This record gives sequence, C-alpha cells and structure tokens, in this order.
Amino acid sequence: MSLRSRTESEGGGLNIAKTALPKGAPARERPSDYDVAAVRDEIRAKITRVLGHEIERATLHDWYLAAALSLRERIAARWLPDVRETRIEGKKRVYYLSLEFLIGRLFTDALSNLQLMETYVRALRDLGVDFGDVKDIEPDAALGNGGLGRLAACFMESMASLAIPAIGYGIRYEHGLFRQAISHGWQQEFPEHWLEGGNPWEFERFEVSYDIHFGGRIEHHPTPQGDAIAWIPGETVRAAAFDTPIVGWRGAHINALRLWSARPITPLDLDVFNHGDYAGASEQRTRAEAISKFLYPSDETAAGKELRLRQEYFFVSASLQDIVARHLREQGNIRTLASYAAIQLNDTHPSLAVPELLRLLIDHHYVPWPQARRIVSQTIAYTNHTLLPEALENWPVELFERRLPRHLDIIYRLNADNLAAAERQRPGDIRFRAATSLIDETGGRRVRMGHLAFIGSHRINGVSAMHSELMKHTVFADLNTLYPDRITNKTNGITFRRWLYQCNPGLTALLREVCGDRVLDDPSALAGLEPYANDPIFQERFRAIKQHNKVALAGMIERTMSLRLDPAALFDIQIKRIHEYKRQLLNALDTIARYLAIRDNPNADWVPRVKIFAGKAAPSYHQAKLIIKLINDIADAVNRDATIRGLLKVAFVPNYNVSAAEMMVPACDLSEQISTAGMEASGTGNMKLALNGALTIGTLDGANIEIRDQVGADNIFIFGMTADQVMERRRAGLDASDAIAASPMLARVIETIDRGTFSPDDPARFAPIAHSLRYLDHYMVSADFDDYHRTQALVDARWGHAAWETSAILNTARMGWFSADRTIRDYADDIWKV
Ligand code: 26Q
Repeated sequence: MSLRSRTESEGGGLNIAKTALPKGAPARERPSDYDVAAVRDEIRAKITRVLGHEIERATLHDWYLAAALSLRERIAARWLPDVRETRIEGKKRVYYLSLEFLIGRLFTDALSNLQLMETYVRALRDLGVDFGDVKDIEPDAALGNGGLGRLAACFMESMASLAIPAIGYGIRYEHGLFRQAISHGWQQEFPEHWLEGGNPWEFERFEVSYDIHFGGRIEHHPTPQGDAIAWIPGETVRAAAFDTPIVGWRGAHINALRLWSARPITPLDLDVFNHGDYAGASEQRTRAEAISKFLYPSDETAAGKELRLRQEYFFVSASLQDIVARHLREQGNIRTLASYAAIQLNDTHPSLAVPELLRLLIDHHYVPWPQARRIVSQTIAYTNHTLLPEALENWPVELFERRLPRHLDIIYRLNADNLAAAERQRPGDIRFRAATSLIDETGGRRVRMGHLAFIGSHRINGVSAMHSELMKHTVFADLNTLYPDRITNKTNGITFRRWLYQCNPGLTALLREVCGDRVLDDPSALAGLEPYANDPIFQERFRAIKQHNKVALAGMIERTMSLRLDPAALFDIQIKRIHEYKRQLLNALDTIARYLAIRDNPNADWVPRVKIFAGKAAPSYHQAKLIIKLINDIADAVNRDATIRGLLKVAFVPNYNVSAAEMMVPACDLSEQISTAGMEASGTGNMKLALNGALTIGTLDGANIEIRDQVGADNIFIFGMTADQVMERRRAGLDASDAIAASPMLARVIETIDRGTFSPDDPARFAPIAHSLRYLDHYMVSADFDDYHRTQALVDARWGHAAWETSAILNTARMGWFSADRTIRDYADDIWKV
C-alpha cells in the first residue's frame, strides 16, 4: 500500500455517529492486560516507525492506519497457513467472479470476526484515542452499486466463515460508487476517492500479472489435427493483482478477494516521448488505466458502452488465466480442472468466462472442442439477478468483431452446436431456434450474454423461489425446454455477523442472554426467542434496544441534516437504490396522503411517523432523480408545517452506503419492501431489516414471499397485486383512470402534485410524474395505491400495542433461515460440490 497522509477533514461520505464501545459487543474475548498492552505498543510503533509521525502529533487518520496495520499483520500470520493447507490438501476451490463487491468497512469486520474488538478498544483507549472516532475514519469500499455487489461481499464473508476455500475476483476500481449530495433537493454526484488515504487491507502481488489482449485479427494455420488458430491482438494491457484478506467468523478461515488493476504494458512510449510528444507518450497509459478507473454507476440497465465490455473482458481474462495457471501449478493437467475449480458468475457481467475458458483450453492447451466444452460447463455456473428486459446484457456483434474477434468465433461455434440441438428437439420450429440462439437478430445483431452464460453452465440459479420460477417462464423459457434441469433456486441470504452482531450490539447481547452463546454460531438458535414473544418484560427490553438504536440514528440525522426527529415516533424506512420498480414514488404518495389527512384533521389520534428514505439514482436516470427531488420537496413542505405538530417528518438521508445502512437497519420499525410484484428478484435489505426486528410492509415479490412464510402472515403487512395480476393488468393497458376514479384520496394526491403544491417555484416540475400516474402506470403505482394506503392504516393500528412488539420479536426469532451461511451451504452442496 502507499501511505500518503490525509487530513482529518477529508473523511468524505456520511459521518456516522461516534459510538462508544458498544456494550455487550459481540467481541466475546476477554482480553488480558498483556494482550492489550501488546496491541497498544504495536499501534504506537506503527505511528512512529511505519507512518513516521510523532505520537503527540498523530491525527485520527494516523491512529486508524496504525491500528489497521497492526491488525493486518495478525491477519497475514493466520492467512498463510490456510493458503498452504488448501494447496497441499488439493482442495477444490470456489472462484466467485463479480464486477462488484460492495464491502463497506473492513476494520470492525475483521476485529469482530477475530474477537479482537475489545482488545483494540482498550488499547486505543490507553493511547487516549476513541475507538468510535477511529473506525469512522475508514472510507467504505464501495465497489458495487447495490444488492448484487453487497451479496458478493456477504458471500465472501460466509465462505470464509464456513472454511470453504474461495477466491473472489473483481476489479480494483480507483473510484467506487459516486458520493451523493443533495443540493436544493436534487441529487448531485461527486467522485469517490477511497484509495486516497492509503488502503491498509490490500497486498499488492507484484509477481502476479497477466497480459490481456484486445482487437487485432485471427490467423488459421492448417495442421494435420485441424486448424490451429492464432489471435494476433491489436492492443495489450496488463492486469496487476491486489489481494484483500476476508476473515471468517471466529477466524475460522481466511480467503482472498483478488482485484485486478489495469496497467500499460510499457510505462511510457520512449520513442514518442523523445520526439517531444509528452501527451502522446502517455496515451497508452491513459487508455489502459481507464479500464479500472470507475465503477459503472448504473444498476438494472445495460449501459452498452465499449469501456464496460473492456472491463468485463479484462477481469474475466485475468481471473481465468490465474485460475488455469494455479491449477496447472498444483495438478499439472488441465483436463482435471472441473474437479478442482468451481467458477460462479455473478450475473452476466462475467459471461465472457465461457468463451475465454474455451479459448484458453483450445488455443493454448490444445484440448479438443467436445472435451473443452465439457470442462467449461462442468466448471462454470451462473446466477441470474434480474428479469427486467432493459437490464439483460447484450453486445453488438460488430463490437465483438472489432474487440474480441476470437471470442466471437467461439460464440458462433457454440451457437452452431446449440442451434443443432434446438433443431433436433423441435425440427423446423423457427421461433424456437431464434429464441434459443446466442445471437439476437431483431434490430441489429447482438450477442445475448444471458444465453451465453446459460449455455456455458451446468447450473443456472435465481435468487428467490419466485424469481427462479419466473426465470423458467420468461427469459429462459425456451432454453429451459432445450436444457431442462439446469435452473435451480438459491434464495439469497445475508451475513449475520455484519447485519446483526456488529451493527446491533444491544440486540446481540439480549439474544446471547436468552438463546445462549450458541446463537452466535447457529442462527436457528434465534427460535429460542419465541417463548418470550408475549412476555411484557421481555418486550420492554426488546423495545428499549430499538429505542436506543433510533436515538443513535436520530443523532446522526440531526448532525448531518440539521433535522430533529422524535425517536418515539414510528420510524418508517425505505433504503435501496432509487428505481421506478422499487416504487419510492408509491411511498411518497402515501406520505402526501398522510400529510393532507393530518392537515384536514390535526387533532385526531395520529400515530407520529418519520418517513426516512435513502438511496442513489443512476446519474443518467432522470425519472429516478425527479423522484428524489419530489421526496425532498415534500420533506421541505411537511417539516416546515407547524400545523401538523410534528406528527409527520420526512427525511431523505444523503449518500446511502453500507456504513449508513449499518446505522439505519437496527433503527427501523417499519421496513418498506414495496416493489411492483414480479420485478424485485429477491431483495436482501428486506432480510436485514426484519432480522433486526422491523415489521415489513411489502408486496408478494422476491424473497418477501419467503419472509412471509417464515415469520407468519400475522407478522408482516402484505398488500397489492400479485405478479400474475400485474401481468394481466399490463396486458389490458397502462391507463390508471379506473384506479383514480375509485380512490378520491389518490385523485387528490395526484392533483396536489400536478398543481405544484410542493414545487411553487416551478409548478410544472412534477407534471411528468402526474402524467405517468394517470396514463402510463407501468409500475402499478396508482393501481396499488389504495391497498397500500389501507395497509398503512393497519400499521398505525398495531403500533403502540403489545401486538407490535410480539410481531417484532417473532420477526427476529424466525429470520434465521436467511443467513448467508444457509445459502452458501446450498450452493456448496448442489452447485459447487465442495
Ligand atoms: C450492467 C451493464 C452495464 C452497466 C451496469 C450493469 C449492471 C450493474 C449492476 C446491471 C445490474 C446491476 C445490479 C443488479 C442488482 O443489484 N440486482 C439485485 O441483486 C440482488 C442480489 O441478488 C437482488 O436481491 C435484487 O433483487 C436485485 O435487484
């Protein structure tokens, strides 16, 4: 790592509350004075000998780096034996290929998993430094957009905890997901600089690098065994490896996250330089480095930009070269790859792994085509995360011709096999042929990346029961007919270490007391709470913990937004990417309806509510950004209006990220999971919030359905159309006049928006929203409004009664199944065979 010093003011991002040592924190260790003194001396030595600063003048950033560096050494010492063991025992490894790893902070994660939290808290205290201040210095590693990237991070932690040998492969983006600021209610994006202050967690592997080729041409050289093929590339960049250790629970095992950084193959074109063209001399560098410069900030949209394809191929090729080299080093025979390697593709973003592995096998290791195909499909499996047509990746054939000509050849050959199979199964069926083809011929020829991943895999999984079923009947209906029994379900999960023990130490202490310490290792032990669900004394303790977490969140919001919230009010929280299908707009409409109703009747017996929103919109997603503006305009009007006596407050918390989630998840009373049915593949925030004792208001979508099955229909508020009803209604048209005619409240809310009540400075600002609500209700916001609004009244009716606490406790008690450990065991048994 490079250790540039950074001033304290440059923390960036949301400033999370200063936490004192969380009481009953999951650090189960009882540190001896000796251990504490040893860590204290190590930290002091890092300040003077590594950072080169005087102790007296050390900044918080120095303390953070020094503490992290001392922890890094302990991790490294434990890491190497794990690596050696996997190698010597010839264990099968899992390779998790993902363009996103949304990790957040690692300091508290590693401390907690190594049971060293208490030791470091005390060591820092001895040095006169507050642990909470130090941990807040660490920037989030935001190398992901949302659910898919966070899932990859949870899976990495879970695989380490289960001691499954695994390597995560991705890109070491210099700039992670943009920082969001809200200016006059609008989202503004700023670049994010997580590496600026040095990254104490990464190990640069100077000896590990691969050359990645683009463009050029193909030469066929006839041989007695058939054509040998040579790819004469037009451009080459180098991939350099950086490893980050991922520490499992109780230090069970440590795995690596290997991220690739792009470099030019020659540092500077000296010829050009010597001719005085200084800018030209660094052109190659700029073009190469662009590949690992930025994370693409869009989710659920296929951006279709050439740089994105370069990113995909760059990291896939480096990772596969690395996997093949390791296998040959250890086993010496490429033909046994599938017995030692399980490659999981996180969505279609790494689909090029299919033709790339075929290319390496055929062109570099001379494996015949049929055998190469077998090795590939036995090794690779693919996870699908979306059914949205606009998110299904496809690339113009023309782009492949220019940038990846050899891969296009291989894709054509794969497709020839594939179309022959289609023809055998349904002779003469042209529609079936076209639907199963790797090339989409409608409107310009394009390579279907989902089909490519499907055809190259032995297992294709969805991420919730409903999503996996829908996959069989929508995107992959025809491929599922051609290759039955490949589609399987693996409902998502979350790591309880981060999303319960670390983020909610108060609840964790209570759980340990009631369920025993076993609960820290076995989520099924949460069921031990059930007998207490109706116990008033226990309910009061459970409630008090939630209250404590709400006070902390309110403090953070007051500090960052100068908005004061009543922690006794119902905290109603929707935190996720801003997207039309996730329907933050529906929540906004309900907020307006509530506001109007309170104004009509301010002295009624209203339940005080705080509506909290947070999430980022893709920078080019104008409708999503307009929804952010609407929420902020509503907040302005509502929060200023004294006539409603603070019975309703609205907060849009800027720059939602993993660290912000860690504050918001434990403080939530009501979790909003209100996507249009059939559109949210799974959701994982829904799991985090319910696990921490929030009640869910949600649609029958994604994993909400399985959450209902687990917690019981009485302990969740379900509303709205089913996926079937949504499809049915869409077929009938998108006009919502019927829904509006049937709902005076909805009509009034839309009217209010349309008249510019919340945008007096620009009355027409939200006219496009009013128009969609009336005539283009693709996401069924108007259609579902009434049922949603009615269900929100049921929420109010339960609040403040023992029945609420009972449900909240039962949510925590019954969410054990959503542990990522369960999900990973399922992948390990059914897909990876490790
Ligand atoms: C594709 C091409 C070009 C640029 C960007 C992208 C891109 C990037 C990110 C497309 C999609 C994503 C992210 C998708 C995502 O986060 N999906 C979510 O995955 C979660 C984990 O399975 C599910 O819980 C969510 O339901 C699903 O929306």
